Amino acid sequence: MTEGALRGAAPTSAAPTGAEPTSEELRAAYARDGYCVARALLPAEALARAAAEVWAALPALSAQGALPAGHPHRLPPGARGALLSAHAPHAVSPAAAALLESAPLTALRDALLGEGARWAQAMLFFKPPGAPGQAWHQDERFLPTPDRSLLGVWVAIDAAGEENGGLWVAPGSHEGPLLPSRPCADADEFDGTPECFGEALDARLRARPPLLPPLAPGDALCFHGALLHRSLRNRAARPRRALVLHAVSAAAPLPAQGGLGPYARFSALAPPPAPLTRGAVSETETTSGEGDDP
Ligand SMILES: O=C(O)CCC(=O)C(=O)O
Repeated sequence: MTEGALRGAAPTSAAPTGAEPTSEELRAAYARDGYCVARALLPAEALARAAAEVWAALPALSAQGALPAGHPHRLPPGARGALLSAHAPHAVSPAAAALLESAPLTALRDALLGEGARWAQAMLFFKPPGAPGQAWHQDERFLPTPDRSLLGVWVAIDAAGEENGGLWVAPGSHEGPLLPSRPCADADEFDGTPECFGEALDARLRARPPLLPPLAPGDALCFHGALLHRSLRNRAARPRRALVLHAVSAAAPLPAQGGLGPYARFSALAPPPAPLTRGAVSETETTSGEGDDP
């Protein structure tokens, strides 16, 4: 990796430090804490353009039957405001496709996972005002890998903080076995994404206090697939958009629910996401998880 490719990356902190860590420092923070923050990784304008392109494509995609008629996530006319996220944004947005292939993003992925790592999934969250969050969970439950290499890269399109439902992480919680999960019943705060529960969850949250790294547009929060993370409802009057990617190592087959499929899909605010029939995914499917990463 080019050291200069990761502009302004901060290894592990709740706020920007101005320091520029080396790729070695980033890797060390990721291994120790289960997450690290790369500041100003992607241009805010390109991210906003990607979000606008996906947004503009939604009514046509829905009308074209990108989702089967009657599917609970099919958008009724004029219902874009009720949309939590769109899957495979690169399928409808040239700006999103260009970002996925851009050097800083690729360099960051390869710094953390090694040469030959691949993107397994991409989503664009709109999370408008009032939209619910997702309770404590581990993404390896949804996109399992045999070598526990799953990496989430969460790139802020809007500034993300506590008020508008930014991402919380539990430092160090990626160590140990995956935790049990169950359907989430707290519909006041969260969508239907299954939540971790039990004494082991409480112990990991007690071990090191959870924190929310405030992110500016273009900042990337990288987190291990076994790291406990959550988001709360957006209580602000502004959206909390994010481009969220998942990658796996060269050694791992793409998870059964992964792959950069050819069409966009949607996660509506309610009801919770249901499994969809996938389009052409050429990679071998070897493992199965609890469903799609929402
Ligand atoms: O962006 C969010 O609110 C939640 C994202 C998340 O938990 C994930 O991508 O695994």
